Amino acid sequence: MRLPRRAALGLLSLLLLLLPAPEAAKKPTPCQRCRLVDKFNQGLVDTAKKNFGGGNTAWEEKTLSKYESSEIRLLEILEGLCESSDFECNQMLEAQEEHLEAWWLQLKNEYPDLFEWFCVKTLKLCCSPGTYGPDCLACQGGSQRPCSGNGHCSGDGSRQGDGSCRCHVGYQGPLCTDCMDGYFSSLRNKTHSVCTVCDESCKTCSGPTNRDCVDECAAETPPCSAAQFCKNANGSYTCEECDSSCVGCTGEGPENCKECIPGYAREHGQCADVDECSLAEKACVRKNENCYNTPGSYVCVCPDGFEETEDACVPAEAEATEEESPTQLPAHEDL
Ligand SMILES: [Ca+2]
Repeated sequence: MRLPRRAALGLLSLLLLLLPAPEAAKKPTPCQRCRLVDKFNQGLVDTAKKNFGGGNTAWEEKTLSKYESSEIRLLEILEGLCESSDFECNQMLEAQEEHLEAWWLQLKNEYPDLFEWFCVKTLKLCCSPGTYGPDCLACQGGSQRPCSGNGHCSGDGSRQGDGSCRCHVGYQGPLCTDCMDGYFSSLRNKTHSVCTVCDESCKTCSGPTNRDCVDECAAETPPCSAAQFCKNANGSYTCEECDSSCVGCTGEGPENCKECIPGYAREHGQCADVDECSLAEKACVRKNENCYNTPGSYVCVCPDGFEETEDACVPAEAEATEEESPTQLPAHEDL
């Protein structure tokens, strides 16, 4: 049976060379190519009852047991392994036929799982399910239930990938155990996590109906910063800045401050600038000085014709200022 296949292969190679390049992009991965073992297993099933007449005479028993592990049966299985047009399959079979033969004749009792022995252990083209990469390491979440059963493990069963999880819709997190926005956790225990979709009017929810929408603004941990307030909207919310006179607020404007910033005090229910200059206790205490109120503060200034000293505004001495000015000017120019 080797010769006809080889001839077919030669013809196929020639045909493949004539095919346009994009076809090459769809090339199966090495592990996928190894999946001809699936056909082999099918062949085992298909030939299981062959040569068995239905009776159970001693002759038939003997013939059957002989056929069961015979080279004839192997050849019959190998014949049906690849479509004649499947170049990849035929190429692989050509190269690995001896391995399959060795397994059939000597190893199948010790290693009953052909995929495991052939593709994983011998050719190292695949990994066992739930493992990935060159060394067949366990996927995130373990090889038994990668990604908690809620996602696909990168490279699962192949010698490729990084074992990380690509979660199914509705799930997130490294192990796909968390629910995405718009989904709520309807079941969660040590091994299983189930996320169910919210009513479409909710952004987030605690149950399946529109009465289960979560008011984000009422959450235990408010979603906005300390200098913002939360505005609930239908199925959503926004964070808006507090008034500039507030230290924290519950809503818009100076009337919703939690506390006032320094220099402001609550007046008629809202934070307003304190006029320090009109307080009973004088803000500017030096003799002769004027007080000017400013938003959030005040300034103390000597009137025109007065100059500052440590504890008072004193009438300026005309001579002294005239003497000082000329000596100071050159010094400034030097700068
Ligand atoms: Ca003020």
